[in-house]
Amino acid sequence: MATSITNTDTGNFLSPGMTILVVGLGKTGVAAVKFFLQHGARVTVSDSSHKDTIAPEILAWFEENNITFETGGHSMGLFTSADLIFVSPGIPLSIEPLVEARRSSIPIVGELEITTHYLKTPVVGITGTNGKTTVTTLLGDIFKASFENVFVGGNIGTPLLEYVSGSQDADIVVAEISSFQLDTGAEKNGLPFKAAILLNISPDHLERYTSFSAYVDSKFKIFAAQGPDDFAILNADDAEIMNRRHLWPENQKFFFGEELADLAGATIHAKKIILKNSSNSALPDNMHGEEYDLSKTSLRNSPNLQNAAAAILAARLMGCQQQDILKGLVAFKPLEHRMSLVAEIGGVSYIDDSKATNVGAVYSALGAIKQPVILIAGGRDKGGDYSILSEPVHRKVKHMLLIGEARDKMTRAFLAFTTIETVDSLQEAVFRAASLAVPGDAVLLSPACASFDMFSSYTERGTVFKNSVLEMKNNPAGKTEGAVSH
Ligand code: UMA
Repeated sequence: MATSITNTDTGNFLSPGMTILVVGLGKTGVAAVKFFLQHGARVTVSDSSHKDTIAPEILAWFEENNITFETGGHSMGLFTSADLIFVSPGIPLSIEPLVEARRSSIPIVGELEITTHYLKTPVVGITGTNGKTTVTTLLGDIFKASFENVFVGGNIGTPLLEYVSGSQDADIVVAEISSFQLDTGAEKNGLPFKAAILLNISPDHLERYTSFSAYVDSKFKIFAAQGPDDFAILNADDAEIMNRRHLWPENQKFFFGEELADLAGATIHAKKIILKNSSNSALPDNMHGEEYDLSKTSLRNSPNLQNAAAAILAARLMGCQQQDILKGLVAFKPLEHRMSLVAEIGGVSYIDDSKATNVGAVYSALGAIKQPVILIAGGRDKGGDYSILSEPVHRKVKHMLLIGEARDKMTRAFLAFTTIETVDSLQEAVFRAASLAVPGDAVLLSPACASFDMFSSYTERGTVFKNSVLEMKNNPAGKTEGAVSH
């Protein structure tokens, strides 16, 4: 029985014939099964969903490769008889079979602990509560102007294991990293990111973590396996990051933000990003004083100024030239469902911020908006503290329309701060908002919740919002019935 998972010197991390249980059969699970088969392992699979949810071609592939699989639950025996358990990021580590496997000292790993043994390309990792996908995409675009072959993946949608088992030979890998992916890493066993960015931290995923502090610890693990020559990039404007100096890494640290004080990095001033040294730390290659004017780009407003500052710093530290970075910044197209203006109808702006799945993102959205707001929020509660939004809601939100599972909890949280109505569907919320809005208002979808109670993803939620707005544009009469006032 082969159980060693630490034989990194020989690269012989996986022994042929070992039994590996892959838990979860989403994108990561499928990539993991493929990868482990390539390495001669005996693979079994466990997924809690019904068999009907597995695509027929995957079932056929399992049959061809003699892969044992169970669906509809996780049975203890499969877990405790494995040599190694691979968990997909969406699987809570607290499920009973995993707890029991840990008790039996069976190694439990995720994508990053596997990838680290097989990926020799330099990797830039990006984590944070909000802005990860934007920075990952932006950095990917910038790197494509500097390097011939770039792989962009991770939490953004393409597992790193797909890259590891594929034929692409990239010069650099840009990886969006979620806290879930960092959870399995036993500190030094993680991926040593050449540059690691921590964008910000605010309460999120508290349905999975025992406390906010546990979530913060997970985020800081992005630096855990870095060496002294690697770069750590941190947000100097984020109190949660700055107040936790004991978690800062030892390696070369650079910062971005409006308040850099005597820290080296990228400072934001009047829509420009300026690179600067501090009294005891210098950026390499005389970067001090370089300026990047974002005033004519789509990144000119907060929080994208912060996102751009982090990306510029990482790109420059990884060897990109200033002119290539500038090209990437100018060409960048903002991603959908992030403060995206859908339409202006009768002087009212309709803004899709469906990606705002936590309270921190809504706080940032309300901070960025100048007009009075009719806010559409709600969905699946993630354990966040809505009271953080009390002040901006009181100041900016004239009316709140709540949908989804969290609507009663959110009604209680905001009743003292604005007028609230609950509605049964997002489409109904849009029509009701239109009937309440006057010229100069903004109707903002910024839910502070996950979408999974009513939609397959935040993307689908944003698309329903967009389509409802566009439908209304063509049919200005709209609908208003069904709302319950509080
Ligand atoms: N499942 C179980 N047991 C459980 C729970 C789930 O077997 O107790 C099964 C489900 O039935 C399903 C599978 O696990 O078949 C899903 O696994 P998964 O959620 O890990 O799905 P993947 O498709 O592998 O997607 C994951 C990331 N998902 C999560 O972290 C929840 C994707 O991020 C990521 O794009 C993908 O890997 C590739 O890296 C999504 C996400 O929501 C976008 N991420 C969170 C976020 O951004 O906030 C962290």
